[in-house]
Amino acid sequence: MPDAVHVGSGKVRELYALDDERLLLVASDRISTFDVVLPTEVPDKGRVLTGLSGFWFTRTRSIAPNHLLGLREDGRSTECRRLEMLPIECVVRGYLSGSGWRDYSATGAVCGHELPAGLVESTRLPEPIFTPATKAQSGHDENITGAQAAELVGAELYAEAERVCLELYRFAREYAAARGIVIADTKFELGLDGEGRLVLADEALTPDSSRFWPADEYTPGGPQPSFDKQFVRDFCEATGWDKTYPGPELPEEVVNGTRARYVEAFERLTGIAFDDYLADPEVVLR
Ligand code: PZK
Repeated sequence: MPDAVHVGSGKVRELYALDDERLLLVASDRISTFDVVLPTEVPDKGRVLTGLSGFWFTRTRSIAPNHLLGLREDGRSTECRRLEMLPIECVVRGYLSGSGWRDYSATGAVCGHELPAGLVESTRLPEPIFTPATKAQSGHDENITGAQAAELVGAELYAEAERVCLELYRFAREYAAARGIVIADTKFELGLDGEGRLVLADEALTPDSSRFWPADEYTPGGPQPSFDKQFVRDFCEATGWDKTYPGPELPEEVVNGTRARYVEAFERLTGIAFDDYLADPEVVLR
């Protein structure tokens, strides 16, 4: 890519600068589990995530402006506006899982939200909660209280971020529930544009930035199967891998089953055939 300067790497994505105002976010087919990127790719995974983000950006524009400028023909590259990113991860939880469940089990609260006693793992919360986290340079994001997050970004911006993220999450979870997918929680990245407006960035409401659970298998009281990565997790557990680098190669049936789950999530949520997306990625933007 001669006209793009590489400016950042995520575990499974790359970021390039196109010019002073525009970035290119490229989603690879790499997959991580237990925080390790595996040596085997899942074909089209990056396209599914890119298409889903574009779909949600188009449908949430009345809730918040977003950074999307366009999708490239490859289906995995998003041209976007360059923003001043907020130094917090904006997490919304509708269900008690992951670090939210761990924190609640230890303290009865998540990021300063005191919750009723006796809740079980994966329970649906009475109301979704905004649970900000710091952006760790390496390793794990750390949950912080609203007060700590407000110190980092300012009280006014914090309140606006919370309001917008809760509204985005409520919209998406209702939309997904009607299509058989529980969005248990999700992480948003927000930035400020040149006019100081709060803008939704990064990827949004994808299985990599959220917990997707199959609604027909939802059973509170323990961990839930992942809509997308369960075959990968089950295979990795069965190998006896110690969850340190490097991870195991995935056999063909695990790759194919996992690809099918990503494509199924895309088709259920968008109502668009994935082949139609491959033929013209901008179908998700209409
Ligand atoms: C931005 N990241 C995360 C890191 C990736 C992604 N619109 C934007 N303006 C300015 N900065 C960012 C964005 C977006 N989106 C996103 N870091 C900065 C990230 C590494 C690789 F693909």
